[in-house]
Formats: sequence, C-alpha cells, structure tokens
Amino acid sequence: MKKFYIILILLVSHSVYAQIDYSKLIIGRNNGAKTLHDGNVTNTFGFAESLGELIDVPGPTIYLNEGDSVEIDFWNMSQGAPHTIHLHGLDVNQENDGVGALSFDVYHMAHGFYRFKAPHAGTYLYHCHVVSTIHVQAGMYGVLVVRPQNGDPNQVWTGGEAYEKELIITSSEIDTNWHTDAVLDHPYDTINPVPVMIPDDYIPQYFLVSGLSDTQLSNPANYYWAAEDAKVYLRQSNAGYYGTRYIYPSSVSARTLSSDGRPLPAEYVNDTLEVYPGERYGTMIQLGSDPFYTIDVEYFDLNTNEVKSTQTYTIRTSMAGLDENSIFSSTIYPVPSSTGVFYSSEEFQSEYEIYSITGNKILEGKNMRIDLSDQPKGMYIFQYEGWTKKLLIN
Ligand SMILES: [Cu+2]
Repeated sequence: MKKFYIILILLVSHSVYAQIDYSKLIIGRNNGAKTLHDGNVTNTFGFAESLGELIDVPGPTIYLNEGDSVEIDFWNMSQGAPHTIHLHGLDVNQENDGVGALSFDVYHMAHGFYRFKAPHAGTYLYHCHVVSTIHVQAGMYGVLVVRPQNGDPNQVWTGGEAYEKELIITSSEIDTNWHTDAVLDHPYDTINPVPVMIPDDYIPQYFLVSGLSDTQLSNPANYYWAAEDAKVYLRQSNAGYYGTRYIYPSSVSARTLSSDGRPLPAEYVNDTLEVYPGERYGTMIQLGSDPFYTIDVEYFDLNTNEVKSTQTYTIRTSMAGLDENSIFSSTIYPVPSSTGVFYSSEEFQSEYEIYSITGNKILEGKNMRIDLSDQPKGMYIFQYEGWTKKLLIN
C-alpha cells in the first residue's frame, strides 16, 4: 500500500512539473535608492531579475507567451514585511494570484512559486499585494506582457495586427513622504497583525513615465528610438494613484486596440486617451519622417480632476545608418562626456562626421581626440565608414 502511494505521488508531481514551459526568477528587495530628476534620492522597494541587479522602479518587464505554463519563482530577499506578486488582470486561480490573505505571503529569504497558464496576449501589471497601498507606492510594480501563441514580439495578439516596435510606458507618481522609514518599515506580526499607518495625504512631487520625470525625460539619452515610418505599439499602463491622460500628436493617427488585456470590439481613434489606476491600453501609432514625436502625459487628481503635472516623452526617429543597438558598443569614450571632449582608440583612415541631433553637420576630421567642448550640452551623432555612435555631453 505504501509503495502505491509513493508511485502515485511521483506521477502527480512529475505531471505538474513537466508542464512548465517557462520559469522566471524575480527577486524582491527593500533597499532601493531611486535618483529623481532633481538629484534627490528616495527609498524604494522593488523587484529585480538577478542577484547582481539593483532594484529599480518600475521592476523588470516580464514577457510570456500565450498558452505557456509559467512558474514565477519569487525570492523575497528583503528584511521586514513579507511580499507577494499579484498578477493584476491575469486570469489565474486564487492560489496563484498573489493576494496573500487568500493564498500565501512570502517572508524574508523564502521562495514563493506562482504557477499559471499565460492567458491571452496583452499588457498586464504585477505588484506586491501586502499592504499594497504602501508597497506599490514604495515601488513594487512592473509590467507583464503576454505575447501571441507563437511568441512573435511584433504582433499584438494571435492573428492580430503587426508592428515594428513596441514602447512599454508605465505611469506612476512618488510622494516622498510615503518613502520615509516610518512608513516603509511598518510593523508586522504574523500572529497578531498590527494595524499599519497609511499616510492621510497623497501629494506626489514626482510624476514618472517608466520611472523617469522632467529633465530625465528631456535628456536625449532617455529618448525612445524608432525607425522613420515605423508602426509603433504603445503598451501603456497606470501603476500610480492619479489618472493619466495621454495626448498624442495628431500626425501619428493614434488608434487604441486593446484595453486591460482584451481586444476592444472596435478601435478607439482619438488623439487623447485616459488611463486610470490599474488600467492598461494598447495604442498603435504611425510615425513618419519627423525627427521627433512627443507624447504628453497629464496626471490628474481623481477627486478634483485637476491636472497636477504634464510629462513629455520623446520618440526620436533614427537617421539612415543609425542603429540604436550599436550606441555604446564601439570605440569612442567617454560616453557621455562632461567636458565635451571624447577620445578614440581607433586611428581613423578616413574622415568622420559629427552631426547635431537635428541633423546639422558640426565638424569632420580624423583626430583621435574629438573636441566638442564648444558645443552645447546634448546628444550628437558620430558617423564613420558606415558605423554610427551617439555622443552625449552632459
Ligand atoms: Cu510588498
């Protein structure tokens, strides 16, 4: 009889594990230090994909393929309160949904395993569900993208529209008064839960687009790049507590195709789109040959509808020959330079050319010392015998 049970258990456990198509490690930590646009640094909680990686806000984007059996191994390396990973908008069962009260919390140095079948292709959020008002504000959130069944990274869903490039955009805010030790190091007790103090007011000072704001977004090093005439799919989500309103240039003919991971019954064609907390929308835009396209994101108070901030992010279309993937790969240093002087480890056989970001030629030459010290701060394009590099003066 004993033998029979053992064999049965082996069979059952084997069938569960054999089904896992994709396993993903996510690490949770409480020791984040996020640099904001004005140089201030604020304490954060967050997620990372490896032990060597510092946490950032938002956390790493998780990519899954529709239909895959997925296992997320959540390793909580933080001190203090437990954490979970709640899969926001995904149709997973209660046991794997990351709502601790209904399943399990993951304590210091423990692993929590979330197993589920990736639902239909779309854009989702994941976040901690322990005192989520505080832990989400602290930074424990990220985007989860489910690709079509075939894993195609350039298709909205199985059999759906194709695109050339996708941009993952998460809006959120930071109220630094929520990031003090007094709020973040809240008490917890597994046997006798202690009420947690949640601040009365939420008055954010920083309004983030994918973790950046203000001068960080206007810094050319943080532009989003896409080819001229590219069709671009914006995967927008709101991980903050304010409403957001996206304002697209009319020239890109914005069409919203999906909402909360579901195709819309009809495309929503409009130059503005409101995204409320927790919502996700997929919007297709068509770029042309302009060098820049900017999208404004307004943040409005949900109680008063008052717009508290407008952030602008910039899509820079690449000039012929500029491959964004080669940006930091070649032999000119330092990039960026604080003095405007760059050096090359290569002896140039023919002349190189340097262009401003708007396409004006600044200089040409063969010198291994490249002196742009008389030029304003910003980004420049270096071109030489078919390879291209961005030079940044900051
Ligand atoms: Cu948490």
